[in-house]
Amino acid sequence: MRGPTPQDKFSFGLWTVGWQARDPFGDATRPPLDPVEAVHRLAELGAYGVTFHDDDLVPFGSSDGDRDKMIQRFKDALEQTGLIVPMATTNLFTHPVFKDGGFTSNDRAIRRYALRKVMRNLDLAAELGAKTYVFWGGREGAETDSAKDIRAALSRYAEGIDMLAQYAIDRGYDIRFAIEPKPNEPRGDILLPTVGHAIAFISTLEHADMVGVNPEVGHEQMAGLNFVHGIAQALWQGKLFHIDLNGQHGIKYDQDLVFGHGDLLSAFFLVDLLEFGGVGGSPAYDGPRHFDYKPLRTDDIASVWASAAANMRTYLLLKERAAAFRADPDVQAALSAARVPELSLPTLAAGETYTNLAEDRTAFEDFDLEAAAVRGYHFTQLDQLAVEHVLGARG
Ligand code: GLT
Ligand code: MN
Ligand code: MN
Repeated sequence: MRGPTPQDKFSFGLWTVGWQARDPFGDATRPPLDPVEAVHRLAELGAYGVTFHDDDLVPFGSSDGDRDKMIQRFKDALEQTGLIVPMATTNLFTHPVFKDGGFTSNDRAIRRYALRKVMRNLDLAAELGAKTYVFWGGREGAETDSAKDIRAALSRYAEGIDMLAQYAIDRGYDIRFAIEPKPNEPRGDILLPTVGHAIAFISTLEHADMVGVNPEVGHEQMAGLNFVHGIAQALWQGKLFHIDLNGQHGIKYDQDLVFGHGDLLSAFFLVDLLEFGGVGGSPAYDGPRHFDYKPLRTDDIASVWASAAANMRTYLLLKERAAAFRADPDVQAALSAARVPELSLPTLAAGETYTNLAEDRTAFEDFDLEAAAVRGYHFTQLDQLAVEHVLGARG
């Protein structure tokens, strides 16, 4: 199989390969990684983009002079490698000041500080050409129901996003916002816990058109939800602005495994949807294929790069399998037998009204209820074909 190229639009967060593997129970198992080295390594591996939180690039509390130097080194590395910055985001979760949130902290002064922190990094994101700005509100939540007025918190969340959208518009930035849902961790319960909650929230915003979602595989699966369905709805609503690919084994802590190293069948159907789910089998999504994973804590630094490559290789393998699945005549026949294409036919004929429907005896009075109830859909055969394609057992 061919290796990844920039046309595949694979991108990685600095915080992924750069994760030192500190967890709540143990210290770092890997040394710090220079962002400049990350840029060079990712480019060598075939990625096209690198993403960052403000604090990944410039450690929190650096002087303005040091900040300028670090940004310049990063820009030089981008220029040398041709890597781009498709997305950037803000760290509103590590510093203790954000322990009760950024936009939704009960402390108003902290909310104002959080907005300023975002504005500063938005300027940098725009300067580096980022087209998407992600908002992951990991600390926007609570552990106790008495301590947070959730309706007020949602109002402050909306106020923050509205103000920042206005800021981006007034500055002429060619940037869209993407909210990343997560049900819990680090807070006991996080606001906007799922794709559905986020999309509903976005509909209330002043600049709803420039705000979409950045769903992450593991985050929906932590909530026991079907990620492919969540992505399909985001696409249907025109809200899939960005995506975080990784792996997760069901309902437990956020694993951030390599893409495909969790629910492999779901990963297959996800790639099939993204790459071939558009009109006439074209891609349904053309944004960055962004990996937000954490190399295992047991991995040494050499394995970090192997795991970065594994994400892209798995994606491309699944893309190859999905293409074969779609091209297989047996699959075409199974899709018809399962009546999958029939769902695309509107239930009413063109121009038909409920009056016409009420007059249509074949729809009710003469409808052969028994025959329709008995008829099978052959879904298992179709699913087995997918499993066999994933296993490489068919063409
Ligand atoms: C953090 C989180 C991710 C988010 C990142 C963006 S940071 O690592 O676990 O899911 O995408 O803030
Ligand atoms: Mn993520
Ligand atoms: Mn995660």
